[in-house]
Amino acid sequence: MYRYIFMSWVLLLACTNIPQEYSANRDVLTYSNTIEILDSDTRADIVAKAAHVVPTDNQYSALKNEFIAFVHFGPNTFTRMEWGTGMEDPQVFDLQHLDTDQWCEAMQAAGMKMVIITAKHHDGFVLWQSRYTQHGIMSSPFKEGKGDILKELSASCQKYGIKLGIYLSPADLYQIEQPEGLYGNLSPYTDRKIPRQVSGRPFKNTKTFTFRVDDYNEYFLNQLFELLTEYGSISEVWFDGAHPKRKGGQKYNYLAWKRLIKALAPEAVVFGKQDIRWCGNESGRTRETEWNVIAYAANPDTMNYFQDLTADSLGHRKQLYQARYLHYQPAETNTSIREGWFYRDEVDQKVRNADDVFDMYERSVGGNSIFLLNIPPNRQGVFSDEDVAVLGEVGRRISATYDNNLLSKLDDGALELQDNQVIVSLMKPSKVNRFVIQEDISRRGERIEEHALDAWIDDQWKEIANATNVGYKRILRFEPVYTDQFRLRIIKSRLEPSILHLSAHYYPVRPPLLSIRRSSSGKVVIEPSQHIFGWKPHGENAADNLNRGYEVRYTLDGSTPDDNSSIYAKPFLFSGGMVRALAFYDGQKGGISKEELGMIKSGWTIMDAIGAEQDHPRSNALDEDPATYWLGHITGLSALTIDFGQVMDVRGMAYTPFNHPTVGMVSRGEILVSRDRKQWEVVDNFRFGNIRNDPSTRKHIFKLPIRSRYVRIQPTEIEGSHDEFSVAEVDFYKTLTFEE
Ligand code: FUL
Repeated sequence: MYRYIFMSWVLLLACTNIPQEYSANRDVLTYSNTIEILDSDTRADIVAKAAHVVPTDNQYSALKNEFIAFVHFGPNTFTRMEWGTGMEDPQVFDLQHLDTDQWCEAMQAAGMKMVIITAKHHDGFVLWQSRYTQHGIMSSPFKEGKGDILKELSASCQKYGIKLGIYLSPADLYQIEQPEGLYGNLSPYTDRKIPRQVSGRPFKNTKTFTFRVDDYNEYFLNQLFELLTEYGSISEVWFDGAHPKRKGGQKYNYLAWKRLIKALAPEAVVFGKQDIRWCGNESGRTRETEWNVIAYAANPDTMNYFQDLTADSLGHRKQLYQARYLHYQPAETNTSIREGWFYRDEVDQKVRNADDVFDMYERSVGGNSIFLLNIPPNRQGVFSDEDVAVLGEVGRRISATYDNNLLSKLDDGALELQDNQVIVSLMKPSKVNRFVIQEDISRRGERIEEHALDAWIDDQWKEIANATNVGYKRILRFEPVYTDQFRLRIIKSRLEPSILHLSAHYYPVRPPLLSIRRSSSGKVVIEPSQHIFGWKPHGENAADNLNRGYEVRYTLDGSTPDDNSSIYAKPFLFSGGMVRALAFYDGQKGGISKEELGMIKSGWTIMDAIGAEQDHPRSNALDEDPATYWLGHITGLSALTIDFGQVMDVRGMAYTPFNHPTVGMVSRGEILVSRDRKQWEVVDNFRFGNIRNDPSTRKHIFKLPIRSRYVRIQPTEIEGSHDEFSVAEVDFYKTLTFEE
């Protein structure tokens, strides 16, 4: 832990932003990773304490990694599921070829510094030669049961200079489902020696530990021991909070796990516990203001459970005033390059393009968090070509933009604030649209609460960007300006901030990344995606689109659009199918976006009696507006029965939930059809794993196409312990339509 005595009293006098009532119960504050709040602390004391909360050395290294990789690999790669069941036959993991060098080469090209692999996902299948289970790689066809994916990855990591992290799922469906399973088996807590010796498989590391734990925690500790001692240095241990299922009131002895990790992997940070936290979503969304000094209700150092840290605001003053402890804990912005965490296929599974990934990189790394991007290997044991190309392109853009600082070399002390501002010059007048600011967080904590950037244009200062906090790093993005001087103004801060780094950059303006959707009038709208800076969505207003200086071209036949494809001028009607589009701007070709649109819903009727659902009626599920939803009840009349108006051939369906913590989401359901609207026959069923953490639109392709006029969706399971569930939108996909 970083400890550093500092005379805050001196600082206090120097800074104009300190509230008057700062009482200084103490006149010396200690820099620390966690600071307790006392009943006697005034609000000003609390703010001053927040300005003294600093990362540990390990957390600071984790932040400096900036861009890291996640690898989800396992039986789900072969079964095409998001969540397994734990009942999979290990034979399904039919891996014939593995090239972890290829993974590391692609990660290196992207500039990623670490990879975290799902050594064990929720299904309980292990990717290494564990002594403590047969449910894994040792029972699979891969290298006739002799393979070890962790070993291969660890060797590749060393070769390419990439750090290694492990994801070990506390949830373990195999240990839940099998009769002799250890999870929730109500075994007594007794003293257990870790590691448990297994004859013929001695450990080179001779350390031993004794913990008072039950069977499942012992199993988990033994596996941690293997992973932390036999695969080189481990830099992160990732504990997922998600649980497809629980059993027997199983508790996790996190404090024992932590003791083991600190002893065996002293350089590792722990995700999901006190070192690193989840950003709160899996879609790459970032908060406008991501504070890493977080308000805690109890001491995080001695907590066995961790509080939910998914709210929009975690470390603003209003939260700090309620805290018992202030603790430094950076967020990881985690998402997948492909739709879903595991590889499914090359055709239906969308891959994020380089514009999208680069944008997320700038928002997450440049928004005081770590960017954790998942690249799922395919069934040939390699990253797919499309993913590799995106990683390479993103890496090229990051270094072309950020390795090139346009500011003049700064003298020592040049970053000291005078009257809360600092002026820096460029080597020569240049075009700039990115400005990077870093605070000296490891020594002085995160303090800036509001700041603005001015450029010297036409003999005067002009404000070109402003934002809230800075912390580890803030990347300001703005319309290109031509200038030779910038002025950074600190408008509000928690004690006087210390600037570690400033730099100016130029990123060539790219054609907008496009989103494709069906509007409420049933027309196809192609518009800039909201995430990308500079280009704004225009809705159905086509005229607006035409005046923006870029050109959109699209295809409806599944082919790749190019400069000969149809020009998008305004929203159009389309009966359903694949839409692919891209934009051209200033001689550049944008990334391709694709969306498979469902059938047009006008003419459909809902057949169920619509009773007590006035606020959230079933019709909301078909109104093309994901902001409105049907609120169903699992025990009530919960089905959605649709009359298409004519017999349709339907290939699949999609479900979009409404994301609200108090309302459930459908995780399983059945599809029924009828000829006469009286007798209903179940023809298919679906399962949407991980829907709460990833509440995006989920598609389900029917095992056999359905031919019917009447179709019913019957939810059979709601995730969590909710009775009510939301359906923001339901779509159906067709192959052909004909008259009855
Ligand atoms: C979630 C899990 O349930 C997903 O399957 C995935 O591993 C993701 C990173 O975390 O909570």
